[in-house]
Amino acid sequence: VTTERTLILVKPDGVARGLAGEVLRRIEAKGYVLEAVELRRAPRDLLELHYAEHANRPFFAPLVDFMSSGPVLAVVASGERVIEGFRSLAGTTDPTTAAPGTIRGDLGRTWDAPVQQNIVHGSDSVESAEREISIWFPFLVR
Ligand code: DAT
Ligand code: MG
Repeated sequence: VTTERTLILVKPDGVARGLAGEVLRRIEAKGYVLEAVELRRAPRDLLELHYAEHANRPFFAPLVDFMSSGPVLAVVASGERVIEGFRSLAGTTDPTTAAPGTIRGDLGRTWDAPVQQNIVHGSDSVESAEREISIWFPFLVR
């Protein structure tokens, strides 16, 4: 058994639409363990670190603007292969075509909103998970 940790965010659109509880419910229903949960407004400098891999992409500034536009629910969850498992629960990046049964596929988005409003973030590797956890929850660094 490879127990991993991942950093999950319910983005401002998800919190504003009242979907934070539904996302937590799906995480817990799958059997993952909640290690930390915190509702907070993220400052731009934290978000720029979080999304550093996208710093040169054209959607970087709008993404940081959006992510700082309202509170996010930051979550650390643990479990066997939780990094890949949560990405699977979340569905593909664009909710328009994300598979039914997934968070993005089931809960969609506001249709005239950009793709960045896709309800959740989930780390994509062990390295990113530990890097992102150190940004959001420094007290959880091992
Ligand atoms: P994911 O969140 O599925 O890991 P990502 O890491 O490639 O996707 O991108 C981070 C976020 O940036 C994503 O959740 C939504 C936004 N984004 C990605 N590609 C985009 C694009 N082509 N145009 C606008 N926003 C985009
Ligand atoms: Mg990503």
